[in-house]
Amino acid sequence: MASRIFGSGIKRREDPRLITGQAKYTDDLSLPGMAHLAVVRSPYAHAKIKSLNTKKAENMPGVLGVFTGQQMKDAGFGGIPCAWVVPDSDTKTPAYPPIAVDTVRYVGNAVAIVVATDRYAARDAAEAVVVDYEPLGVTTDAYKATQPGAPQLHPEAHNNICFHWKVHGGDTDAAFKSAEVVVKDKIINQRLIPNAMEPRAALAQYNSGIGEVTLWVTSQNPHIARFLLSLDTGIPEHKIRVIAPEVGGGFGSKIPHYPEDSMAIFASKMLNRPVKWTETRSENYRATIHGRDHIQEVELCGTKDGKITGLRGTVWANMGAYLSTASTGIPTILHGLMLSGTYDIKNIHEDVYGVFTNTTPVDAYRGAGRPEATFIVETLVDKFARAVKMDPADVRRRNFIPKFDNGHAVATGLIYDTGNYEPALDKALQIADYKGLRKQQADLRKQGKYMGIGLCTYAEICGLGPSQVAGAVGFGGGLWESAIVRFHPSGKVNVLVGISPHGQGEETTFAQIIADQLGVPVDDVEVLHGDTDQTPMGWGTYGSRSTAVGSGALMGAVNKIKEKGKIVAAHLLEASVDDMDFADGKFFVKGSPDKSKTIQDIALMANVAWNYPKGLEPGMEASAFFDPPNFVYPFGAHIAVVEVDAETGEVTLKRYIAVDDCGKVINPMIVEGQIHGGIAQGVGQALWEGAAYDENGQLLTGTMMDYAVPKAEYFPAFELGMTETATNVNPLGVKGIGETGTIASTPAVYNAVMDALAPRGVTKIDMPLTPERVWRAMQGK
Ligand code: MCN
Repeated sequence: MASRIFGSGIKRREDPRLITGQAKYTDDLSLPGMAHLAVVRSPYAHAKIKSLNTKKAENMPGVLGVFTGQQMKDAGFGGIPCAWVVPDSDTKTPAYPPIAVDTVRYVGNAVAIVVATDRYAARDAAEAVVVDYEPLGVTTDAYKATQPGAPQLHPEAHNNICFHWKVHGGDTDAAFKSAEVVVKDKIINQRLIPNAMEPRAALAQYNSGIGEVTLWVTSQNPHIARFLLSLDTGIPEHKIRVIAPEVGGGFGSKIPHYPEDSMAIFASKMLNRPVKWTETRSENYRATIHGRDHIQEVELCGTKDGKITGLRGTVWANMGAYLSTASTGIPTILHGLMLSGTYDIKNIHEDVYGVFTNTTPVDAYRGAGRPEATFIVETLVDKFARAVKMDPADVRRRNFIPKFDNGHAVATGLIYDTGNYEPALDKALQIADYKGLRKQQADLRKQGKYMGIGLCTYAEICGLGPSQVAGAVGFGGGLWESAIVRFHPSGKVNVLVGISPHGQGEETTFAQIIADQLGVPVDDVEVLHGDTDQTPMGWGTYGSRSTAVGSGALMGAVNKIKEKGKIVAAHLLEASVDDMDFADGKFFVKGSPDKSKTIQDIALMANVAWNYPKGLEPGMEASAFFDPPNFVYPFGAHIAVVEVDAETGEVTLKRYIAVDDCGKVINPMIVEGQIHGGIAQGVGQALWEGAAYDENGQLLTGTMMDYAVPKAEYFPAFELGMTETATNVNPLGVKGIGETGTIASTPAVYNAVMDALAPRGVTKIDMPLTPERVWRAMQGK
């Protein structure tokens, strides 16, 4: 057999166009007669709109129209739907109008839109819209907002509580009552602001002649966008075409259906011309969703000899001012159910309160819920190790779920697919030379130097499906995928998929799967995605699901192609179909490999159908759907080595070791790239990033000058290793890898800093671990 393309680190075929400026993003598109939209945004975090005067703006040069929330409402735009309402949580879903009608609830909330012949005229006129506000009380902190007397955002959400959800397994009260050791923490998992390279954009072209709209939009999931737009705009789903052209990163922030998408459609409809909106970077900070923002009171208990017996806590999850698309599922299903981590913890309980505040809506940001869970487990495990005087590696080993290859039920109710945690930890310790590091640490301590070693062993839930579970947990869509494999007469192949990658590289890895399975050159395969009129239905790229779920659909189509190919080949070779076999791109008679036809021969004959089996449909094209029987649960062990400057408190990341297991690897280079990016984002949360609001709800970190996005120079070369534990929930045994680095690295780095500062008696610092915070902690301030 030829050497396999599956598993080889071929270069990403997406990159030449991306790095030579030839990729077309939404903002690159221009249509005849296109107008530009600018949004007038509230400078107040909470206020009544007393009056709104658009006269001056309307008369400015180039202005084609100024519109308000009321006008949008009158035109039948129903508002932004929340697409994930978790059952048994009494969730309140207040109206979320794309443009505020009478009240603004966060800085950046839209109050009007201006459309003009060019973007500068639109922005100038937006500044001329006069809004008279009556300021209201402001609340930004998820805990304080629930307390009596806090300003109220929505009448239906008493004490600003959006939902109360619980996860419960075993008997936590009994476990804590009988525990020998209890460790506790109050964790602020701070708010983060996604910084995709490309800000959001939307270009709408409404055709009143046929009542159809095309929306080019920065979306991770164009089919979901189409579905939600149909609910919001009232335009039937089959009359909406959503195209996600090149999308310059999303990290979760381009999952939601956003107000601006509807505004562009509305304006295009009103003015009967194409309308484009492109976000500025400062709008991105205020108007694109934020991530994380939990206050977590948590505790873990166990025995003196290091066995963990229980974990419980209460979480206040900040939802922001309105419920964004997937918002309520993140602090609940994707967070609470993952509190067992890699450990066999029999008793788990958590109460989660979703809370409305006068802040930008919060939704999925890389890891989405799982970093918040992993941080709890992994930092408490370190505290526990310290309390029972065990090495953090040994405590982890003592509590790991033993190897399993056909499902393991954890206390939260999930059934992990496959896992083998100890080898990943062993490998990470070996790459790090853990013993050597501990010795080096002891030597440095004698010299007054603060070196720290931090561990994190994680398991995460991803590969989001199956759809039945999606329905059961209140997700408003399905979670299956579909694919079409289409052979052209020349033997070249187009693969059309429902997933919508935006940086992850499936144009390469999916081509590898097809080339591997069908024996065609990888350069003969082109993967198409991101256009609801051209690609089959799919539920999008997020939750590291594209490969685990999408590859199942590819395999379904591949098998149909092979079956059909055998029939055509048998006919041409005058053999029985039962005698046909397929390998390395050839159909051949079993036992007579020279009696064969290439898959390209068969593709030609199926397409021209000159000499063809009676009754067989012509064409060489197959479509398949795949709904996995379970999620996938990748895992791994990460180790961070840091040095803390005794004088300044500055933390330097000296080494970073990551051993991950995402099952069978399609493209090791792409997988490593995903791990690199993920680690950078997770370390960013530990050390530098954090959104800050003042008491008036003003975003203090509203620009890249104030919000510390990590830079490449802050990082050492990462030292990576893999173990391979195939999943049994999809045909290729692949798990997801897109978020593992982010999930694991925040606690690894945090634990390393706490380890470094242990001799100074420091046990806690809130993230991000900026020099000032670390220095203060070292001074006991
Ligand atoms: N892969 C592989 N072998 C595996 C698993 C994955 O070769 N066993 C490859 C895949 O085929 C794909 C890449 O690794 O090329 C990531 O695949 P997967 O884990 O399936 O994740 P998704 O494609 O579903 O991407 C989503 C994930 C998420 S949730 C966020 S957030 C994120 C991330 O991917 N956002 C990203 N990585 C990103 N990378 C870029 N450049 N930009 C973003 O916005």
